[in-house]
Parts: sequence; structure tokens; C-alpha cells
Amino acid sequence: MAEEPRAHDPVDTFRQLILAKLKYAVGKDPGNAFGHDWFEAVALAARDHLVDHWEEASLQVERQEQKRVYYLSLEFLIGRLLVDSLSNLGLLDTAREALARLNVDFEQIRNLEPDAALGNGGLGRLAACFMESMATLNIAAHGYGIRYEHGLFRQVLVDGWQQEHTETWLDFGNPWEFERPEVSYSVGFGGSVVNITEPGEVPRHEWQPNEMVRSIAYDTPVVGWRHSSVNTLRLWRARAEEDLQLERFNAGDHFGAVVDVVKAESISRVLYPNDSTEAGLELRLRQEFFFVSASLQDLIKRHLDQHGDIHTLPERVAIQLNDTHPAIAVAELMRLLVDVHRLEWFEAWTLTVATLSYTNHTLLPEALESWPVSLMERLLPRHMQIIYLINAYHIDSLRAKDIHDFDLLRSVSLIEEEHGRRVRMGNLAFLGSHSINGVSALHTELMRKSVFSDFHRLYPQRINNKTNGVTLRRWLYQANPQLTELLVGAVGDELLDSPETVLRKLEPFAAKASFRKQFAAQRQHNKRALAALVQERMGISLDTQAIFDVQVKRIHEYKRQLLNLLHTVALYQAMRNDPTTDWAPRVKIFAGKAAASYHQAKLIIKLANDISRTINVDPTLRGLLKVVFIPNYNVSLAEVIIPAADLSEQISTAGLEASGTSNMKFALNGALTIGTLDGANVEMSEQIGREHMFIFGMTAQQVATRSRRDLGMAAEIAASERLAGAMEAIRSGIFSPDDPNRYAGLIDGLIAHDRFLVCADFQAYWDAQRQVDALWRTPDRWWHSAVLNTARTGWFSSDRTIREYASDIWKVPGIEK
Ligand code: 26W
Repeated sequence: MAEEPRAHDPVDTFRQLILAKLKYAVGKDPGNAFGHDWFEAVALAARDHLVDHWEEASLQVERQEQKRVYYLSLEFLIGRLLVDSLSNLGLLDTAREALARLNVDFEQIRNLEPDAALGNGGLGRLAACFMESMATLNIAAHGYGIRYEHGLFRQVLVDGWQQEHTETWLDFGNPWEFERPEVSYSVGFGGSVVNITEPGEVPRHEWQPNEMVRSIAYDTPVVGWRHSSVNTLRLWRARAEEDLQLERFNAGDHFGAVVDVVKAESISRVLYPNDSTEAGLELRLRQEFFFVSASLQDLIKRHLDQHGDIHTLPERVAIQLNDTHPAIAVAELMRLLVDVHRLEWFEAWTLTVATLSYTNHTLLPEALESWPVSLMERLLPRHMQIIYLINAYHIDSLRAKDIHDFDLLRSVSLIEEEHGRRVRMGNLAFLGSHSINGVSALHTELMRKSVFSDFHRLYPQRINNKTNGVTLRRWLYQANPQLTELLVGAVGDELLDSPETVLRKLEPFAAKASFRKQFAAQRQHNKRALAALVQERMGISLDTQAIFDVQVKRIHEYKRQLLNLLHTVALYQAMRNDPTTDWAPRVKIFAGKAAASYHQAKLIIKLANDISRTINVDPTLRGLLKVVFIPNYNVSLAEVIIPAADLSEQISTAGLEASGTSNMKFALNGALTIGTLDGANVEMSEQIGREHMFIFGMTAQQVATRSRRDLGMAAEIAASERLAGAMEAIRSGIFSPDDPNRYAGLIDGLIAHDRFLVCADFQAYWDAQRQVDALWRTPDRWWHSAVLNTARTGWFSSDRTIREYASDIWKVPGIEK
């Protein structure tokens, strides 16, 4: 084919760039290229553009001596990057058109990219949204984490049971990352501490580890909206110091020759698949220390290279700890400052506290990390000494303030004495930080009252709230381009640059019938796309005229998928028993992963599948109700499901969901929320208006009182025929004829000890669901509320959240709230 040069045609320029990448980087020509080859070629073409802006951005950060922000997180749940990068670069249409000219369908190519699933759920996805917002807001930020070879497991359902399969996102390489073999630090483990006394010098301590692991940096550029800035996500891979112990190999011990390699490299092998239960295993502590040490060494080096003075660290640098997973940073920073950079203890402590800040993401007691003192002593002996010393000085300082209350001193101690001696990472993070924040107003309030009440009394200024947010670029513009186009048509294209304020201009459109119709048509379009996906993957056909009622999130008892399932069964029975009622047709959609060792959660998945199998083939329902559990929930699936939802289920036991973030994504896309007054639902109801949501159930306050009393539910169950009927159906094996006793334990457990108040909230939930039906039957009102949900969700932009962090916690000059 003859090349026709087209002058100044950006599409053609991009087309040529793709062809060049295909040929020289992938080693293929259009004639023998597979889909994935095209994906790679386009990604590399996009990456060239990223790199140009990346270079500019880092020069600017240097020149302007911007304050640097480091976000330390064991999880970054990124998802795919192709559309995200192209969209933020302003090249999405260009790329699509360039591929079309090459007879390649962009929509197919984009789906070939594997998700970067380096996170479990909310906390990891929040880190990814924050990275994008920090780039958009021109904040000089680095994300630091681990480059897991295997991210979160792939969920396969076998006969309705979850099975975990290894996820292999790197099999075809990763076009977004740059390996930096020259950026490498040694991270030590084990060994001992020696005291060094040299004449004329203060005696000091030196850690002599007996094991060294090398960290290698892999950098991924993170581009902001309209390529405002490009930041770096730096993920560390663990390698052994030596690839092979030649001596052992030559002696014939071929396995022994690589044991050290295997041990070292296992640190970055796989993400811990636990969401909110503590893993408590040595490998986890090794992961935490590994990435914290590499990151701190790296950022201190950058600071010294640029500013030459360790004393100015807190003026130039802010380090945010994402939960307690990187909390060992408190001790490691102290070690680096005192042992390596030879600062005096109290000066080092002042710098540490001024530099570090910590975000708490959960109050669940089982999620609070603590490490056995014996393990710490063996793996990190110098850090254990430092922790003891921090603790001792802290208690001294309290006594000096005439605080002697034994219970108080015990509760703020870094060491827990009760269950075998353990280091409390939450207390360490609190004490070593100048700011401790919760992730929604309610959660922060509860932090002050519960886990950190004693610390709060001692340091009343430290705890503050930063309500979570989500990036609208991914969760509105990319996930729902048609709706975005409709909104831009209504309020103008300033929406794209200032959605937080401009979205509100949509409010008057809620009153316009023609607009509501278009809004509903967009939803219909997205529902058809989801229905096609379900048909293709599961062979189940869905009625797109029905309410798409969606609960997608990690499976956890406190999130109460069980409440939703009980409602499903009760609704099923009611629809069968009472065919004269004008039931609103429903599709109940579930998705989510359970931690591999969380048996109860896995049983709930099985129950959802058993219910689905029974209900979907029941002819008496006349198609009024369908239930689907879509396997392998991940970011890219969320991008299809959320824009197709009519109803968003946010039904956690009040007081237990720290914030939630999918709640915001659903509302942004115009779904109505059925939810408890928990986490950020509370602030959503303030922004959106309670009358445009379905709020039900006990409040956090009521839950606290009730839980103290008793959790036996016999009375509740007896009082509600519907609840009793649904429980009995499940218990008796109607949904599990192959194993009629499968759910007896589950149901009996609810009756005896309903820790998450499923039964107590059932009736209120049922009633709220009937209000949903009623509203659905008056489409004018439904879509009026839906439009208002979108219009009033701008405040939940992660740009707003990040501006608050930058101004209140990180003190980044020039950023106003
Ligand atoms: C050590 C094991 C472990 C693993 C993960 C403990 C705790 C966690 C996380 C804190 C769990 C988590 O993802 N929390 C979620 O954080 C989101 C972002 O702030 C919130 O929106 C969710 O409500 C909260 O559950």
C-alpha cells in the first residue's frame, strides 16, 4: 500500500507512530500482527507522548523546587491504563481514528489489556484515584509500592464455589513501565545491632543485617487530566544480591544454589489477598519493610541531591502512610536519621513526626495490624530497639505532664502485653505522625471515640477528616462516555475541566422531561452492554427493562451481602405467592471476591449462586426476577457494571464501612442508592438530599447500643413472617437440594449471634426496597432523582479530597481547598 503523506494530520501522525511501534518494538507487521500486538503498539505510541510530558513535568518540579509528596501504599488497584492515558492526553479520538485507518477496532484492542490488580479493594483503588488527582492538580507526587508479579487472584466459580487462580498480568510484558536497574537499594533483614564507641564521638548503634535483598525500581508515568502534569508510580521488585551461589551449584547442589534467590524474590511475588483481616505472617512483614526501606532511602537521596540538607526534610517532603501497612516507616526513618545520617534522637523525632502522616481506613478490630515482638526482634532487631525507645520517651513525656493513669498509659503504649507481646502498628503510626485522618466524617468521629480515643485526648489536634473521593475522569468520562457527552451537551464543556462546580448546573435539567428521557436512554444503552456481557460470559439473558439492582464489592459479612440475599429470597417468595401485586421487575446483580481463607464469605458466594440457579429457571416468576453473580470482579468490570446500575446497594452495618467509594461512583453515574447511614453515605445524603436516596436501618449509635445488649435475633425473626420464611427456605435446603444442610449453620448462626445485625435491619430494608419499586413505577420521579444524583456528586471528586490533603496535611504551597 502506497503511503500518502498527509501534512499536519495528527491522526496520520499517530497512525505512523503505531506502525513504527508495531514494527520496531513489537517486531510485527500489520499482516501478521495479533490483537495483542496492536494493543502493545498503541500503548507504546501513547507512552511516547507520556514521556514527553513526563520529562517536562519533572524539570518543572526541580526548577520550581516544589514540595514533594510521597504516597506509600502496599496497594495500587489501577486497572487498565490505555484509555486512561489516551483520554488524559487528549488523544483518545486520535488513536481510535488512527486504528480505524489501519482497519483495527479500538474497542476490541482496549479489552486485551490485563488489569493491573495490585490491590484488594477500596484502599487500593483510592490510592490509584489519588495518583491521578495529584497529577491533575500538579502536585509533585510519587507513589511508592510493590511491583507484585501476581496481583489479586482471578476468581473462578466452579459449581458456584469460588476458586482462586493465579493472576498473570505480566505474561505479555507491561508496556507502561520502565525498569530502572540503576535505581536499586539494599534492604536488610535479621542480624544484630552493634554498639560503636569511637573516641570523641557519641556512642551509636549500627544494624548489621545477616540478609540483604535488593530492590529494583519500576516506574510508571501517571498522567493528569489534559496532561497537566505527569507523576511517577515507583514500584519495587525484590531480587537477591546474587543470582546463584556458584559454589553450591558447582558442588552439585542445584536447588540449594538458588534458595536465597527464591527467598528474596518471594517478597514481590504476590499480593496478600486479605481485605481487612490481618495476615500476620512473616512474609507480609518482609513486604512491608522491604518497600518502606527502599522508598525512604530513595526519597532521602532525592532530597539530599536536590537540597543537600537533611534538616529541611519536612519543609520539602510530605510522606503519607496508606493505612498501617507502611507504619514501620516511623522506625525506619528514625533509624536512617539517627544511625545513618547521625542526627541526635530528639531532632530526628521532630523531623519524623513533621514529615509523616497516616490515614486510617478501617475500625474493624480484626484488621488492626500488630506484630509479635519476637518476630520483630528476629527480623528487624534495630527497629525493635527504636520502637522500645520511642515508647519509653513517650511514656516519660506523659509522666512529665503528670499523666499517670495506668489504663491510659497502657492503651497508648506501642506494645500490647495481653496476647503475647506485640507491636501495635496503629499506635506506632499515630505517634510518629503529625496528622491522622479518617476517610469520612462519621468514620473520623468514630476514630476519635473508639480506637484512638485515648490518643485523641492526648493529641486533640492530630485527628482530622478527609472524606474520600473518586476520579471523575475514569469513573465518569471513561466509563460512561455517552452520558458524559449528554452532560457536556447540557451544561457545556467546562464540565470536563471543573466538574466539581459545573455538575451542579445540571440540577435544573432534572425538571426537563426531554432531558430525563435522554438520561434514561443512556442508562438503557449501558444496561444493554452489561446484559450482553452477562449473556456472553454466563449464558444468562437479562431483561434490560427491569431494575438493575447492584451490589459489587469485596464479600464481607459487615457489607451484608447476606441481607441482600435474604431480601432476594423474600421477594422471590412474595412474587410467587402474590402474583396479583404489580411487582417491579428486578435483576439482582452481585460480584466480588472473598479472601481465600474467609470461609463464611465463600459460603455467601455459593449461596448467591445457589439462589441464582434456582430462581432463574422458575417459570412461575414470569421473568420478574433474575439473580446473577458475575465472576472475577475487578476494575474493568466495574467500569461496565456501574454505569449500568439503576440501584446501588450500600447496606453495611452502620459504623463499620469506613467510607465506601463505589457508592460515589454509582451516584455519579445516576444510580439511586439504597443504603444505611454509614461511611460516606452520610455525606452523600447531605449533598444529594435524603429524599433522593433510600436510607434505612439502624444508625451507628443505635448499632453500638444494641450490640452491647444482645445479638440474639429470635424476637426479630418471630416478628417478621417474611424474614422467617426466607431464612427457613435457605435453611431447609430449597436452594441446595444437593446438600440440604449446606446453610443450616449459616442461618442458625444468624439466629444465635447476629454480629452484623442482618435480622435487625431486615424489615427496614424490605420497606425501603418497596419504596424503590414505587418510585420505579413513576419514571418521572425516578429519573428526576437520578439526574440530581449525578448533579450533586461533584463534591466526591478525588480532586477535592487531594486539595484538602495538600492544604491541611502536606502543606503544599499554592494549593487552596
Ligand atoms: C492487614 C490487613 C488489612 C488489609 C486491608 C487491613 C485493612 C485493610 C484495608 C484497610 C481495608 C480497606 O480497603 N478499607 C477500605 O478503605 C476504603 C478507602 O478508604 C474505604 O472506602 C472502605 O470503606 C474501607 O473498607
